[in-house]
Parts: sequence; structure tokens; C-alpha cells
Amino acid sequence: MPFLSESPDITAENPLMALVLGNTMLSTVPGISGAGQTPEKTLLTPNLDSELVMTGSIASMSFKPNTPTGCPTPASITRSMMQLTGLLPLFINAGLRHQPGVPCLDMYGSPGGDPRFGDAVPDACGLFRRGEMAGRFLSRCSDLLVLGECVPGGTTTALCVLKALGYDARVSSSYVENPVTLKDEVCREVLGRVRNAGTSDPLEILRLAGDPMMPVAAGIASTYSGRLLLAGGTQMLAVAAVLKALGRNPPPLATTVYVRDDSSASFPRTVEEVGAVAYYVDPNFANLGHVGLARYCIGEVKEGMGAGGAMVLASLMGFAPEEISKAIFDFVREYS
Ligand code: AAM
Repeated sequence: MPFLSESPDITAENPLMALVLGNTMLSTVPGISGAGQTPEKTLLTPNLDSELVMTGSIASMSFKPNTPTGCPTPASITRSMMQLTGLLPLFINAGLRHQPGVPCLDMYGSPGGDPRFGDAVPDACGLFRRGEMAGRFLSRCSDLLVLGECVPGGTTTALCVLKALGYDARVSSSYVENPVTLKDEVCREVLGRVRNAGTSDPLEILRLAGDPMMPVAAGIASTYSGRLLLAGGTQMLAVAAVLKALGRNPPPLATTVYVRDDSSASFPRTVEEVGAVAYYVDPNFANLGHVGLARYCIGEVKEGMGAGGAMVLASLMGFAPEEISKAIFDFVREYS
């Protein structure tokens, strides 16, 4: 199995990794998200993940953003890629419940509400406009943008948005056992609200059913003038679908083979239906000798915090698959 399914035809002198952080209150519904040790703690995962990517450790709290089974957060992969490449990531606060400990470009958003009971992102249009402004700014400081996310519970909002946009999609999960029944129940209620609103406008759909990361990422992607890779699985695919519905070309995606091969999701098929291209990285975690990383291969975590895109970026910058794997293994062995 090659390290990259296909190498993107991209060269960059000034690459930038940016990570959009946000919350949706859906992540506190028991059983929805494994991106944290407990449902309540998932609200802190973007804060802990960003601290880990920025500093290489977590000092602000006494617990880690790992899964309930102790599988290392994908932020540890992103961190090791930043160390290997010498890049410094930019964090963008789309709407966090708790003030982050890292400096962020602030979009002045709020955590997404539970879309079953009210508008998920009342200011979706404002977040999109501020994302557009940020995209113009980032165009001045880089020629390649690898744009990732951290939104626990975000695969469920992605399901709602993809379905509301008309795709017969299934999304991935941070759990090995994707809680599809629970997600479908949530989605049915949300689609009822979208139907009642009688709208097919993509930003209205984000207002009703999305999370704050989505309008920010879509806004940035709309105005960014360099090469762009959406770093992530089904959540960034929902962003690509929004861009398509806005009449723009959907940008390419970069993610892991664990997302591609997730039979509970429909990533490759939906990528095709959206008219996007996806690059897949296979970091061979089964053979690195780390129990937690090996769980990625049975479908735990799979992706997040732009981890797949960060590995693709390191590869584009000339690092060999062995160097990439070693950097991840060395960091995770120390950290987890
Ligand atoms: C981000 N940090 C994570 C993590 N993610 N830490 C541990 N496990 C993860 N999977 P779900 O909808 O099931 O919550 O999955 C989406 C989350 O999983 C996102 O936060 C994504 O970045 C990843």
C-alpha cells in the first residue's frame, strides 16, 4: 500500500496549516462522540488538542483529549508533523465553549446549539463573511493552505448538513462502533426542521443544522487565492458540499485511509457526488508497535485536527514515509 493514494500536484514555498476550532452542544449527548473521555469533556477537546499541537504537552488540565479507551488524540499526529516540518499552525476560533489557551484568530462565534431544538448557528452568515475576510488575509501570507478542524460531535452535524443538501450520505465517527442509529434519530428531527423552514440555501442550512466551523471554513475557502487542501474526513466533506451548493468549485480533500475504508460511512462515494477529489494517506499504524495507534486501523478516531492533511503536507514538503511514521511514533510514545 503506497503512503499516498496519489500525490497532489502541489508545490508550495509558504505552506500554512490552519485549524478551525469549535463546539456543538450535540457532543454532550451521551453516545454521540468519542472525541474525549466523557460527553461533558468533549467540550474541552478543541482546547486540549490545540494546546497539544502548539506546545507538545497539556499543562492546563489533568486529563487528555484521548478517547475513552485511551486511543491517542489525532492532535498528537498533527503535533508531530508540525515538529517534523518546523511549521507553526494557526488556530481559528469559530465558536468555543471555553476560552482557549492558545492564541487564535477570533471569528467571534458561539458554540453550536443542538439543532433538534433551535437554530444551530444563528450567525452563520456573519461567520461566513468573517471567514471570507480571513481567507483574503491568509492569501497574503501563504501559497498553500491546509485547513483542518476540531469539532467534537461534528460528524453528526456533517450528516445533517449533507442530507439537508440532498446527499444520501453516511458519515464517519470517532468511535469504532459508529452510533448510526442515534445519529439518524438526531438527523431525522433536524431534517424535519429544515423541511419546515422550506429552504435550500446553503448558509440557511448551516444556520439550522450545522456547527460554527462550517461557515468559517467555507468562507475562508471561498476567498483563499492559493492552493487549498481541506484536511479532514466527512466534516470537511460537508464544507466542500456547502461550497459546491454556493456555486464554487469544491476544493480537494486530504484524509486518512481509515476514513476512506470506514464501511459505516460513504466518504469516497459522497466525494464523487460532490465532485471533489480526495487524497488518502496510509501511515501504516498497524505496524508501528503502538497499541493506541493500532486502534486507528480498527476504526477508532480515524482522523481529526487535520491529522491526515498534516501528514500529506509533510510528504509534499519532501519528508519520507519512514520519517513521518517515526516522528509520530516517537511523539505518541512520549505523550500517551
Ligand atoms: C478531534 N480530537 C479528537 C478527535 N477528533 N480526539 C480524540 N478522538 C477524535 N476522534 P465525532 O463526531 O465522533 O465526535 O468525531 C469528530 C471529532 O473527532 C472531531 O473533533 C475531529 O477533529 C476528531
